[in-house]
Amino acid sequence: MNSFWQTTRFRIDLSRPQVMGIVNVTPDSFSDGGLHADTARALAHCERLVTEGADILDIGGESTRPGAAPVPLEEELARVLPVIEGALKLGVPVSIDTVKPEVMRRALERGADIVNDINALRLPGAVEAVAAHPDCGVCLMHMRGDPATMQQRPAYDDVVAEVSAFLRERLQALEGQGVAAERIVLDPGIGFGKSVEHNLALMRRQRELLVLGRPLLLGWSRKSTLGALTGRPVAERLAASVAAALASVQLGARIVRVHDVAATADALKVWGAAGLGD
Ligand code: HH2
Repeated sequence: MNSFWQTTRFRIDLSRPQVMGIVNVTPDSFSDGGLHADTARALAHCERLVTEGADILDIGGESTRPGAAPVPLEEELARVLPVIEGALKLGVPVSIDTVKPEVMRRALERGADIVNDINALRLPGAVEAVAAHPDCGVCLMHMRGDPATMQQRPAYDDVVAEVSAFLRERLQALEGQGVAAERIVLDPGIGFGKSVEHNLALMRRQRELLVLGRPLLLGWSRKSTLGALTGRPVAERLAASVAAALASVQLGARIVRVHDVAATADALKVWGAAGLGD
């Protein structure tokens, strides 16, 4: 069955899995902090990711790593808006990775295609910012707690059921405000208020989230659960990240959010040639 993700400028065909390339315009992101922290370097990174095969660019100005310091509104705007403006010229959908309604609004005004919110539009005004736009896409992600505290003993009775119930509630809240379902994708939020075991349960039982009826986006890239599985530091998690991306696609994800676009795109081409898709 073909599905689509409606966004501002593009109706993204999800019959082929989509690679969302990460652009962190931050000094402190967990795996690439400081590498693309000014506009020129961030834009050069955007161009490189598109050349490598990124289908979508995801631009963020605030690190969400456990314990990260919050970024003031003006600082976040100054980081991301110039990069979004440049990225919009590269011919692929551009996503803004933020929890702040004002950043969403300003990015959408500039023409951004997608709002990617690790907080699933729970800050006051966030649902309204998306609902006020006629057709932008949105990714709703599950997070337990907030980045400052989320890794302090996360506990669930049944992590998959609880993540699923949360995503269903957020999906309904957004649809209730008039946002068409075809604009929305869902993400279980690997590493956000979850232990290694919780993350692995979400991987093994990922198919259970498909009953929500919307495409799934998964972000395993370089995350600490991959470090726990392999014993490798963040800089050496390429193979593990590619394997996790392929596993998530095999289990039904249609979008993978990754740092290493070239390797992931190559792996997905081989996976597709093997006829393992739909
Ligand atoms: N993970 C991160 C940030 N944003 N968005 C979605 N939808 N899903 C994710 O899994 C996700 C996300 C964390 O990764 P990264 O951007 O590399 O790190 P940091 O938050 O430190 O900038």
